Amino acid sequence: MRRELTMVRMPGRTRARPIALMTAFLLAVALAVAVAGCGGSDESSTTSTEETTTSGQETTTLALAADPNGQLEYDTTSLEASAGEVTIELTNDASIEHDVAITGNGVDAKSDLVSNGEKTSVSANLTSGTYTFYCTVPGHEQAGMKGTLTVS
Ligand SMILES: [Cu+2]
Repeated sequence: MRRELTMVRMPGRTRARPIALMTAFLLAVALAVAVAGCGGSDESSTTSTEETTTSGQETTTLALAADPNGQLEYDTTSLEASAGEVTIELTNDASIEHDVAITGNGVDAKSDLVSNGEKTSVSANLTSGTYTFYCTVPGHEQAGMKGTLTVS
C-alpha cells in the first residue's frame, strides 16, 4: 500500500516543480526590469548638451554648481561652449545665496538668486570670444566665485 501511494504522488510532484521554477524565473525577470528602470534615470550633473535648432543655431547648456559647503566658489573656473544660445544652469546646495552672471563683449546677463538646493539659469546669445561668469552677490566674485567661459 505505501509503495503504491508514493508511486501515485510522484508524478504530481514532478509536474509541480517546473511551474515553481517558471514563477521564480518570471519574478527574477520582473525584478531585473524594475532595477534597470531605476538605473536608467541616473544622470550626471556635469554633462553639457549641445543641440542644433531648426534655425541652425547651436544651443549649449552647461551645468554649474556652487560649493555645497558654503565656500565662495563654483565647482569649476572654466566652461566652454559653441557660439549661439548658451545657458548656464546653476545648482546651489548651500544655505548662502548665489547667482550666476555672464559678462563680456557687450553681454551682461544674470540669473536669479538661489540657495538650499535650488536651481536657476542664465542664457545669452554669444559669439566666439572669452566671457566671465561670476556671482553678483557683493564680495563673492572678489572672493573667487568666478570663472572663464570660452565660446568658439
Ligand atoms: Cu555667491
